[in-house]
Amino acid sequence: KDVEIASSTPGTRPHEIDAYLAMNLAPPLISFVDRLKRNPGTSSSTPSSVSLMSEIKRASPSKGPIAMDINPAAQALAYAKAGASTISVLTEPTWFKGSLLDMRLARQAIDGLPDRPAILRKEFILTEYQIAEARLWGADTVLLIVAMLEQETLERLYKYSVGLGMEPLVEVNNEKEMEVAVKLGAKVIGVNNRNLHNFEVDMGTTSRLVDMVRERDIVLCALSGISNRGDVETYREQGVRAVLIGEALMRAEDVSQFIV
Ligand code: IGP
Repeated sequence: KDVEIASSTPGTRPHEIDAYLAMNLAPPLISFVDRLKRNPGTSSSTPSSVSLMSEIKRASPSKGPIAMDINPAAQALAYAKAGASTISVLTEPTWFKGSLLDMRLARQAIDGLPDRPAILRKEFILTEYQIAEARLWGADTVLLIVAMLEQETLERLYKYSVGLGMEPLVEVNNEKEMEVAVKLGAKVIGVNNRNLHNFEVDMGTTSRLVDMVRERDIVLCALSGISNRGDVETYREQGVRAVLIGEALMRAEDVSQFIV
């Protein structure tokens, strides 16, 4: 099925990537959506829990270096043990100092665990190639940012990703972009509280958009600026089902404080 979809998609992917997929060399994946919907943690989880998407983030354009010397394997294991549903790994090298190797090391570290977290490739995705590459390097899914993509490209990349078994995290920043994501059929939508133009963070950005997805089978995730347990509790009360936390987790001594 992968091969059929890959070869029917016009694009820029080199043929080698299709060949690797055809040879089933890509590692097995788990369903991002299913994993998100399962409660984080183990015995202490309740149905109202907020799913934790924990990020490996060495640096960022707004903060500069955050944790340049971390060990992605150790970090991934700590996230998994705390009960994270997803591990987001920045692979962007210039501003975030990430790499595909970081992502592979994170995946390898958690691979044998029962009910392991899903791996998300956090990157500015513009082509099918990057999605196939993500799959081959051990990602279970990718990020698609509505603001960065023409409608036609967004649709094409969304379909391609779903065709490879990876329901993507679709990122929006306002009501108009949320409409686009809902129309696209996205099942996981993240609202970025950080404005990508001026880096300002407004935690209310997510809160204001909750009503647009409340009656739908969509996992709504708050992205950026979450710094403590109270923030997660506030989102839970508003009906937000997942949170993605980077910087605060890189600096945290105890990851499990964010499990709510
Ligand atoms: C994490 P924070 O404030 O918890 O470190 O933010 C995450 O939301 C942020 O890394 C992010 C991002 C992105 C990074 C959201 N969307 C797009 C790169 C590209």
